[in-house]
Amino acid sequence: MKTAAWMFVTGIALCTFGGTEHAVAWSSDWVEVTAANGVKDDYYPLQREPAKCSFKFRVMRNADNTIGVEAFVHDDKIVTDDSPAGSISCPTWKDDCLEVFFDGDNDRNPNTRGPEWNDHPTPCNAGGEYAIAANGATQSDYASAKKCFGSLWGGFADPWVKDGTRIGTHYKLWFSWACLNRSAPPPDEPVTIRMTVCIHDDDDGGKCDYALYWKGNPKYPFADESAFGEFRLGAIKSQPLATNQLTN
Ligand SMILES: [Ca+2]
Ligand SMILES: [Ca+2]
Ligand SMILES: [Ca+2]
Ligand SMILES: [Ca+2]
Repeated sequence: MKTAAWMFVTGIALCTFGGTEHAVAWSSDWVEVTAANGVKDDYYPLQREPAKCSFKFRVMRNADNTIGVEAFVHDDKIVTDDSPAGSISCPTWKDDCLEVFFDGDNDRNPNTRGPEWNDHPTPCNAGGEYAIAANGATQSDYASAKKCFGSLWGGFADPWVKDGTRIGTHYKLWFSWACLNRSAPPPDEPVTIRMTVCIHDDDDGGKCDYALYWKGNPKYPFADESAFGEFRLGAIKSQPLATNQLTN
């Protein structure tokens, strides 16, 4: 496990690990998710204009054999009233946030949450939900590795600025394989992971107003792994592609 070093710039926590950012060994293409091609969580009745709430993300395999997820989220109003900055166990789902879900054991569990959501309750013991709000607060309370931001996973939320105006949030996260409750695969072999990514949008305080998933069951997208998507992560080559730098 690498040690984490932290620095604070204008109130936003940036993280480096072992003094350097994770070097990217393999990256997927960027995936664009809008109201037109994504999955809206039916629980939230509002609809959003794509220009005001959409995102793109990519999934990476880092040279140190961790998983990387980077996302740019369009959001014209940033609200984090329920997520105290610095918290690692707060209701991020009530605020502007990015959520990453893993089906760590690839068993397509239709309900990782319990009888509250449907009649097939099986607790999530391999993966689950890892979320970060737009102010860097996190929660992994519904994951197999709970409250472990800063040790088993890490990253940051940073303002996404264009022409001097904030147009959303840039997220960059890394995850150890322990977050999926599985051993790290051999670095020279490709590996398939089942997962999905979503954003929550709160523009007026209080609870979230809208949630948009890459892949999911619109009824319980956070609990039904059977509707997740898949990424085939490439092998780690001897020469990493690039350092995982900030990009717009
Ligand atoms: Ca599973
Ligand atoms: Ca918002
Ligand atoms: Ca809120
Ligand atoms: Ca709200």
